Order: sequence, then structure tokens, then C-alpha cells
Amino acid sequence: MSVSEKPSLTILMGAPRGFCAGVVRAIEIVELALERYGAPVYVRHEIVHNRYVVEDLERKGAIFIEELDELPDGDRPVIFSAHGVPKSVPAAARQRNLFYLDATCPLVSKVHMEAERHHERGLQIVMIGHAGHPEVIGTMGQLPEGAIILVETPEEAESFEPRDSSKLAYITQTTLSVDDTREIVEILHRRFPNIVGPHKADICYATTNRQEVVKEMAPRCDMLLVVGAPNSSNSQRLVEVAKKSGCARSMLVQRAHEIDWSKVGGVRTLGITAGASAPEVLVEEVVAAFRERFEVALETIETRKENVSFKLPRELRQAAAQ
Ligand code: 0CJ
Ligand code: F3S
Repeated sequence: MSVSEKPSLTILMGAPRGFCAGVVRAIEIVELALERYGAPVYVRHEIVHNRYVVEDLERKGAIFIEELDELPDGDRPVIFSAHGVPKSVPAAARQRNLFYLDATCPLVSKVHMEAERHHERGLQIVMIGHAGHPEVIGTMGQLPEGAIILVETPEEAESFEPRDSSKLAYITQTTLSVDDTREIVEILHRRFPNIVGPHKADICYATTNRQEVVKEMAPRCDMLLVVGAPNSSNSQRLVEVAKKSGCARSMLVQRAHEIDWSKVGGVRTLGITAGASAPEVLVEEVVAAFRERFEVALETIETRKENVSFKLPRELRQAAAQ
């Protein structure tokens, strides 16, 4: 097909998109551990929720497991994923004399510490989050059973009964929808005026900024693609936000070959962004697939600059410097 025969398409690229500081740090921890300690290095759970990242690290010598009991005895290091782990996990690792590195995002660890503080003050804690997600399992697992009640929806926020309504605090998962969470927090404040909570919510800067740009782009788009995995909470939230902000044809895509071209008919303006665990190379792959079929004009929609980075664990700082 000659260039002139291709239909024209404007692609709006969201910025910021893709990797956040916690993901960069988590992947670097696995790569530096492989350099410093040699292969194999074990990783408990997908280091971040992205198959491409996981398979790339597997090629370099990482072995992914779900639970520590899959780990053979020996001196191989094990790394905990960015999502955090219940206290029982490092405890079990110490019991077995395992050498572990913790790639929990510092912004998740901050929520763990908040939970501990509330608990020490005798407050029962409401956690706003999604049942079964590893971050929620990890955060709830910082405290004994019953110390944290999970609330997933406004209906649950309306109906749950605390132990003592004057001794309550709340915390949140870091990757929630900013707007849905605000609604739940408002219900909690109305029902329990004394409830103690973070200044806004515990939703992290990366989640907040990626949703902000989607809100800006969505009303202009006929279709919006979020590069990200189905098990990635923050990526899923971006699709929801896009739909709520006026782009009904919004969906996740993991790789370019997954694009359903039958759904692209009639699209003149396409939005592309990426979840915090999706590498930029996959965004480029998706753009390239559109360039093959369309005469593409790229436009960046940037709502904010990001300039966040996190320190590596002490054991790896020297390896990083070399
Ligand atoms: O939970 C986190 C600390 C976010 C990690 C980066 O994103 P991802 O997709 O691995 O995890 P979520 O499912 O939590 O968004
Ligand atoms: Fe951390 Fe937020 Fe990324 S909690 S891993 S900075 S999505």
C-alpha cells in the first residue's frame, strides 16, 4: 500500500505513562541481584504485573515462584515483588535462613507503616482495596487477622459494622481509581466523623498522574488503548477512567498482535497510554503496528512532569555504582 492510500490517524500519547519509580527499582533489584549473586535468582510473584518483563528476566536467569515453599534449600537469593508481602513471608524466609531482598515499592511500605501505627494506637483499620490482589494480601498481612477490614465498594462502606465506631482509621491500596476511592472515603467520613486517614488517600503519585492524563485525553479519543496486563490493577483502572471520561471504546492491550483491528474501524483519533508496569518498548510496538496501517500524526498530551526515584536496598547500592 502506498503512503497516500493509508487512512490518516491522529494518535494522542499520554504523558506521564508507563514505568513508575517503584517498578524501575523493582526490576533493577532483580537485574543487580543477578549480576551480583549470579543465576538463578528466585522472585516471589511476578516482580511487576507484566509478562514481557517477567520473560525478559527469566531469560537473564530469574526463576519466578508464587510461594517460598517452592524454593529449594540452598544459598540462592529470593526477591519479594513490588506489591509487598505479608509479614509471614520474611518471617518464613528468616526461619529457613534464606537470603532475601525486598523489592516492595517504598510507597507500599509506607502504607504498611501507617497500618502499624494505627494498630498501635488501638484503632481498627478499614482498608479500601480489591480482595485477592497481592498488595492487599501483603498490607492486610502486616497485622493480625481482624485488625484490618477490607472494603471494596461504596455499598460495603455503607454497611460494614466496626468494633468501635470512634476508634477507626483507613488506608488504601496504592493503585485505585482516585474518584471511586474519594466516594468511598466520603461515605466513611459521613458514617464515622472521627475516622483517621491519610491527607488524601494512599493512592500513589504514579497512579494519580496516569489517571489525570487519561481524563484529559479520553474526551478527544474515538478509541483509547492502555498498554498493560489484565492482572495489573493500575492499568485496569486506567481503562475504567477512560470509559468514565468519555471514551467508551477503551481497552487493555498487552502486545501489538492482540489488537483487534475489526474494532479500529472509523477511528480518527486514538489515545495510547501505559500502566505503571508496562515497558515503553511495548508502547512503541503498538504505535508501529498502527503506522503500518495508517498515516499517523503523533501528538503528546502531557499533564505533568515526573521526577521520582527510589533508593536501592543497601546490599545492591555498591553493585549499582560499579
Ligand atoms: O502494587 C504496586 C506497588 C504497583 C506495582 C506496579 O504495577 P503492577 O501492574 O505490577 O501492579 P498493580 O496490579 O498493583 O497495579
Ligand atoms: Fe509504587 Fe505506585 Fe509504582 S505504589 S510501584 S509507585 S504504581
